[in-house]
Amino acid sequence: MSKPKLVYFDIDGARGEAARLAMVIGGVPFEDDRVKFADWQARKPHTPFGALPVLEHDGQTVAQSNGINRYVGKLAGLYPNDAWQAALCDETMDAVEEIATRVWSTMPLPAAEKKAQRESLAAGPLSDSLDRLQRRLVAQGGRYFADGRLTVADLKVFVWIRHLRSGQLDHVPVDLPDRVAPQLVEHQERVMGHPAVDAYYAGRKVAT
Ligand SMILES: N[C@@H](CCC(=O)N[C@@H](CS)C(=O)NCC(=O)O)C(=O)O
Repeated sequence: MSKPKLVYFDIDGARGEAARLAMVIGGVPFEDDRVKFADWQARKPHTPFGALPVLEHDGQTVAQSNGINRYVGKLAGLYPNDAWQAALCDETMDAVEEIATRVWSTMPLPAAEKKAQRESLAAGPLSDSLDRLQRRLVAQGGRYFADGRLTVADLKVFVWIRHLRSGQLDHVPVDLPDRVAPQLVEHQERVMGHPAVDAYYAGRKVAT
């Protein structure tokens, strides 16, 4: 079997990051093809849906971040075998994708509209989503979202909470997760403390 190639933008977050982390944690050798924004328009037509991430493996290509997370999660031993636990894992990843898509879709808006929409999302649907995600974590015992162990669901939430707390999103209060969902913050810090995750970011020399 050849090495999988993950194609994503040259950023240490967003939709490609959980798959990278899964392969790092699971010791799956992979090619990390980091696309520069300047090169994207030339590469875009060659992707299945005109977007990244894309995973190439054994001469085939697949798109859609959560599908990729499931696939690499299986390669890395970070996806549940049990059907119900797999459904819980999927639920978590889809819940993050749903709210992240709403927040990120404000990116191209004119400044005033972006500010209004982000403030409204932060006060309403984003806070609600954080609260509900926290409740689902607590319902599973408070440490992991599925299977009683680290799965790709935890990595998806980790990447999202880290992003929200990074200050990169103008008009979304940087302390929103701390105020609304402190147990998601604890979860993020716990995943960050995983030796493989810690070593990975230390090696990339990026703020965590
Ligand atoms: N539903 C897709 C969304 C993919 C997506 O919108 N990717 C963004 C980056 S996170 C992208 O490629 N943007 C550039 C473009 O659309 O031209 C997924 O989950 O993978």
